[in-house]
Amino acid sequence: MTETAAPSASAPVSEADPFSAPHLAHPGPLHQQLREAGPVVRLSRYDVHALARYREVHTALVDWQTFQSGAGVGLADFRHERPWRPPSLLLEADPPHHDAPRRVLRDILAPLSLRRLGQRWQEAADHLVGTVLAERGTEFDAFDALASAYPLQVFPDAVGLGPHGRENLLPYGNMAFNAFGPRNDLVDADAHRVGKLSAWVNAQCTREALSEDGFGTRIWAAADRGDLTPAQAPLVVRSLLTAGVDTTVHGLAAALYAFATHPGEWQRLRERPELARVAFDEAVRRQSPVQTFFRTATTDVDIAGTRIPQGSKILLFLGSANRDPARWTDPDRFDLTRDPSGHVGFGMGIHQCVGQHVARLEAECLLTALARRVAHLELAGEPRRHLNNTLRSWASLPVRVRPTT
Ligand code: Z7Z
Repeated sequence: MTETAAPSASAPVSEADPFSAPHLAHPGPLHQQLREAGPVVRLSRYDVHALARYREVHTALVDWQTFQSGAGVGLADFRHERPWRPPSLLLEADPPHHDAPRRVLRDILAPLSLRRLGQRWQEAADHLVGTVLAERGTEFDAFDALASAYPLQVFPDAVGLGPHGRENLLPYGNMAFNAFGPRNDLVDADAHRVGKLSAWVNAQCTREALSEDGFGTRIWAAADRGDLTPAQAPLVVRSLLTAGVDTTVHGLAAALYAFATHPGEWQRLRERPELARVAFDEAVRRQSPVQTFFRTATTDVDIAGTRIPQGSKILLFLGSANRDPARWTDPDRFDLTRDPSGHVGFGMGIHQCVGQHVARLEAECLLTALARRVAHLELAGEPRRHLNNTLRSWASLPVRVRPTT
């Protein structure tokens, strides 16, 4: 994105609050309105600029020099406000500080490093699906029984967490993802347990708390090699625990919801289970479990003719970019024949989700297991949303299934 001296128009203004309950529950209409209003819109409510079109969101994501993360990727500006916890060394950092922690996690979570988990995770998924069908029958809540049960079973083990307190993981993530938004009632609702949840998570990040062969211990080994400082290691473990659970849970739920409402696509997956990965990415594109985050302008910057002043926060609507009709044909359709690559549901550029291969592996295992045992899948009631300032999340997803014979 270039700086220009040319006079620039001021952006159209919207008074909408994207973090209000109605817009969080049904973001589509606001997204369309913002995309149609222009490439840049000013949100008067928060005094920030917003990008809702694919082209501008993508451009901002790949230009980390102009759109920094170090001032926080939430509404709060870390240059003036004290963050609720010590900033993430990956997410809330820019090069060069960002790079060493990123390299360490990139190697630990690389597809090749995950290969040895594949077989165990597939067995776990087959076992879980078998148990759910045997114990719960043909109608159950797919959010509890599958989308949250599966990651909570395999991921904490892979990190190397002990058996106690795992029920804190989802509430901690819910709190962290709410904290990127404004200080609204969603944030206040968790205020009383910030201390307790943070204390538990921080205690899991020490070398002693982690089992010998997990991701966590490999992070500490990187510190022993000198690739990280000993002070950085626990914060990198904390990143896994913050960003690795809720995101995959709601991503899996997005995929299950999409299939429960698109029986033809379920048949396609049953015929070609190797589509599981692309199906997950298509569900992530269409639902965008991570809806939004912010960047901060490091300089006065011109976006499509609008001047954004240095230091302003810029809200990126990933979920809107992923359904921008200028980029996607028939964007609201869940379509396994589409190529969803290029979606920004995992971000883009140097901060693009470092755990995406973990998420895809979880999805592949769970969807494959389900496709082996379930011939038909449909909603058995109205799914309920759980509101979060950042995540498009669920409270329940009642389904009815017809097992294979
Ligand atoms: O490092 C971290 O603690 C961390 C927390 C949240 C990393 C990433 C995220 C995140 C992921 C934030 C997706 C927004 C969207």
